[in-house]
Amino acid sequence: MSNGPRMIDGQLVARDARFTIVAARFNDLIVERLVAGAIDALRRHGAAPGEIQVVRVPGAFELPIVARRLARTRRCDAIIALGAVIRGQTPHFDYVCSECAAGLRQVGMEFELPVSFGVLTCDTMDQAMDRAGGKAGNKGADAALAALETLNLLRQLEG
Ligand code: INI
Repeated sequence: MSNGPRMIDGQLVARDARFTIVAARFNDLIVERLVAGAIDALRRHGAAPGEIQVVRVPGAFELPIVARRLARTRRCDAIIALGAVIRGQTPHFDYVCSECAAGLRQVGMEFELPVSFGVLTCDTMDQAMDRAGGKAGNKGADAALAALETLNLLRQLEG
């Protein structure tokens, strides 16, 4: 028997869990790659196709309210929010990013549900492409795995 500390962490195993990907249609060239990355990551970790649903919203600003409805109706065990906000020439970018991030965090806290933040916030389209399956990986896949790990961790910590 080990005298070391008891380590608790969430496994990357998608078993008995329903996932909802909420994806913005704005910048869909990028977001569809994030969606594909998220689905691929979940499937590779054992999620059945029928346990994954994809819900589309107009833009990143609308992600929180739809995530909240999904959370409230308990139709899923984890939510993966995906979008791409790309800086323009006005402060619009800052409002969309901050409201989106704060809103998603609030949904997770209110319903104690993993809500992962797979929303790219980039200065340029090139930066977004790099993070949507390009040289910086696929942040949709990363967000899916973060949701999965958090879900399994919360399940371990239940009761
Ligand atoms: N929505 C995005 O998801 N990405 C963006 O880059 C973006 N820009 O640049 O404007 C964006 N705007 C739309 C916003 O999310 C809302 O849909 C809109 O303001 C209506 O509420």
